[in-house]
Amino acid sequence: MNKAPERKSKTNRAFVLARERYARVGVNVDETLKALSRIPVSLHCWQGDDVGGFENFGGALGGGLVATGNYPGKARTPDELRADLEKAYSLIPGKHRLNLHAFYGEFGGKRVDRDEIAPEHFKNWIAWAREQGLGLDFNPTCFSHPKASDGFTLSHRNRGIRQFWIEHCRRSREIGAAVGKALGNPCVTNVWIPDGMKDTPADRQGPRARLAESLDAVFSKKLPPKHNLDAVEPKLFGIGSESFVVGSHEFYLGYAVSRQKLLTLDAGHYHPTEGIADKISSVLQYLPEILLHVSRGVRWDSDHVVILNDDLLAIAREIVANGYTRRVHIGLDYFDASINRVAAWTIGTRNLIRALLIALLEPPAIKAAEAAGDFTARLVWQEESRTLPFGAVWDQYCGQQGVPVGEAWLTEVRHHERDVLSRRG
Ligand code: RNT
Ligand code: ZN
Repeated sequence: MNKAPERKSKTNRAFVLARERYARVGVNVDETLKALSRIPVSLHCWQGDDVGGFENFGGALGGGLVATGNYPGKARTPDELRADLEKAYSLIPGKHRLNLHAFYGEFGGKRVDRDEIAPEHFKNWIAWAREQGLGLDFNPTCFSHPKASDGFTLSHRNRGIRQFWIEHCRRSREIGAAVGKALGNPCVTNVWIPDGMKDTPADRQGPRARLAESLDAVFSKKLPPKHNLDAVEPKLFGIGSESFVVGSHEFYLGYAVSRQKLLTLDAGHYHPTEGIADKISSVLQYLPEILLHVSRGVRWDSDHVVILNDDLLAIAREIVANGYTRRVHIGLDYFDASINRVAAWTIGTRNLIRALLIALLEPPAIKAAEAAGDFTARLVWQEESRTLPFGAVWDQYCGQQGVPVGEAWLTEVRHHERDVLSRRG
């Protein structure tokens, strides 16, 4: 039932009409689709196994991260995770990236602690990425570990524990650089730590001073930016760190600007009504590049599957309308264990790409009206453009890129579920 060859060649009638409609509002659809195909999205490996990782001593998920649900068939080995990722990539139009966490290394049954990881533990991932034509991004894993069990890592009051995590993060950067070198494009290595407190701290200053010092130690070795780019990720609160997070937004904004690191804006890391779209052009006044963790907060959770809502459209619009597609590295970050995990990746990534498409199809009249001071016309164009026929353009793009059109991809996920996932114990 795979309809790929047929899909590829057809130009559907709805698309022809849509292209004409867009031409009338000054948008060249063919150019738009070319531009869209050049924007990579970094899929987060951790949706595939509920942020479990492949260490041989790990333990439960920690650091305030919680994956709820028990949908059957989660990946238990690197090969299973890669098989699931291949299925997801085959349903997502365009060429993309994979975002790996350190505890997804392949340690050959040995106990390799976090301060011992090295590029060799990722050689299969690198070989696979090269074969699949994917870029790779990386993250130190500063959670789900006995030395993070009291909720502190790089800002810990104990020097030895700080040193352990500094070493882990240093090694992660080296792995990032090795990956970037091997694949010929920069790896973004993103540092997120869970450090914080459930209840009101007596000392907010000490942990922050220690964190700044630890980060400087982590970043003390210069690595070529063509291989590795460093990013730091703030958060407002987490489960178990409701009252205090050491690496808050202001902390990392100051850190990133003063050290010229990438700042990571995670859509789920702010107050419930606070979006990240408006932050993009603010922080890019002072930073050359940033990383996004596109996610969706729902009440206490910051990691629901990304849907095509106003927040997502606003993020995509800010990237595209400001010409930031090269300065904003786009990653995803969510984990839902209550639905098919391959579908979760596919839903979120297709939505992100769809939002970028809608942004690329924005009629120039919106900006022109604003430049002319005509806010009435701006609002008219903004609202009328919501119902322009982007759906037909999206279908055409999927067909062109050789991936299923519309909900047809679910059938392929069901087959994967029947043939692969359901055979896992
Ligand atoms: C946690 C951060 C972080 C993690 C991943 C697993 O709140 O968003 O990015 O989700 O590193
Ligand atoms: Zn994140």
